[in-house]
Amino acid sequence: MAVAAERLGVLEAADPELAALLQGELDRQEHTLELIPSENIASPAVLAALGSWLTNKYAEGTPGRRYYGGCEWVDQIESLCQERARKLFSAEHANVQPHCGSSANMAAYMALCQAGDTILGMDLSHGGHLSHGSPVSFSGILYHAEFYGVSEATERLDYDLVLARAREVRPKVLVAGASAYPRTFDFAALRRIADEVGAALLVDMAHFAGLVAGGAHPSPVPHADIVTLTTHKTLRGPWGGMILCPESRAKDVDKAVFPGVQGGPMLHAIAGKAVALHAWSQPEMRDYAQRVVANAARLAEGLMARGLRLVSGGTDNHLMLLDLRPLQLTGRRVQEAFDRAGITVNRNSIPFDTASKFNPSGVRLGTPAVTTRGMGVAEMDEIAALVAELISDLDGEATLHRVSARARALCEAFPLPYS
Ligand code: DSN
Repeated sequence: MAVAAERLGVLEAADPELAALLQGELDRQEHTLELIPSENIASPAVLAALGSWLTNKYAEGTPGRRYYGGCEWVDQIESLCQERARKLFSAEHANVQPHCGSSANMAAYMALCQAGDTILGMDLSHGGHLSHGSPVSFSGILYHAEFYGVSEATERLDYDLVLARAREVRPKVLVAGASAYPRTFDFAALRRIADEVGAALLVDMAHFAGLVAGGAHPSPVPHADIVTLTTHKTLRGPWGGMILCPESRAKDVDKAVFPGVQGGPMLHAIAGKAVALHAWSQPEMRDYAQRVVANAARLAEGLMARGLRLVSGGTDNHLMLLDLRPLQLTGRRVQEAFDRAGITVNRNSIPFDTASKFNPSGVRLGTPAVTTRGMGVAEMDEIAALVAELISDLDGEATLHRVSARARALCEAFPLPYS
C-alpha cells in the first residue's frame, strides 16, 4: 500500500503508538464491507491535500478579505474550491468553509431566521437529521422546532401532509433533506409549500450531494433559499460541509459561517474539497453516481427477494432501511453480529418505530463505499445473499465463518485505492 505505507512510515518514526492504531483502522477498512450509507472512501489525492502544510495557516475571513497576512496562496485555493462548487452545482454562491454538516446547518438557520423562530423539519425517526430540530441538538434548543413525517401507509413523504403541517405551524424555515430516507425528494413541491406559508426553504443534501453532482438525483439548488451539504458522503471528498445559495443570500451566509458559527477555516480540508469537486468534472464520476443508485436498487431487490422487508418497499437513492420487526430482531443485535462478520451497517430508527433510539427496529444499508471500491450488480447479489444468510442465523458459528470468509474475499477482490 504505497500511499498508506508512506504515511504510516512517517508516523511510525514519530509516534509508533498512534501509527499502530491507524494501521488497525486501515486493516479494518481494507477487510470489511462498508455498507454505512454516509461513509465513503476518499481518493489518495484528497488525502494528499488533507495531509498537507495547509493545516498551518490561519485565514479568518474570505478570499481577498482576510484578517491575516500571508494569504496569497490560500486565497487562490479557497477561490478555486468555491468556483468548482458553483460550477458543479450551478449555484450562484458557495461557502466552502463549514467544518461539517451541522455547522453548515447552524449557519443556514442564522442566515434565515432568529433564535426562537419556528423551523419545520423531518422527524428524526422518519429519516430526518439531528440538526433539523431535534431537542438534543442546537437546532431544537435555539429554535422552536416542529416536525413532519412520512405517511404511515406508504412510508414516503406525502406533500399534502407536509403542506397541512406547514399551514398549522407557519414556520420561518421549512427544512428538507434526510439521513435515512430512501426516496427522491420533490423540491418543486417543497418550494410551493414554503411559498404558501411564507417560509424560507432550506435543503440539506448531505446524503445525496454526490448523486446530485452526478445527475442521479434532482438538484435542490434551483428551488431552495439555501442548500447545505457534506463533502465526505456520496460526494467522496474529505470530512466537511458546504453551503450553496443565490447571490442575494451570500452576505448573510458568509457572515453566519464566520464569525457567526466558526473561527478560521480549515484550509487543508478546503483543498481536499477542491480536489473532490475537480474529480466530479470527469465522466467517471457521473458514472459512479449512476452505479451507486443501480447498486442500491439491485441490493434492495436481492434483499426483498429473500423475504426481507424494506421501509417504503425499496429505494430510489443510495440507501435502504431494513425493517427488523417482522423478524423479531433489533438493530443493535444485527449491527453487532454483522460487525463480527466483517460487514459494517448501522442500526437506525424506522418510521413509527416504538423501540428506543439506542436499540431501534431498523438497520440502514447503502452502496456509496462498495461502489467506490468498484463493486457492481453481481457483487450486490452476493452481498444480498450474505446479509440474508447472516440475518437468518445471527448466532450460528458456521454461518458466521461462511459469511465472513465471503465478505473478506469480496473486499480482497476490490481493494482500497491506497496501494
Ligand atoms: N450521522 C450522519 C449519518 O450517518 O447519516 C448524518 O450526519
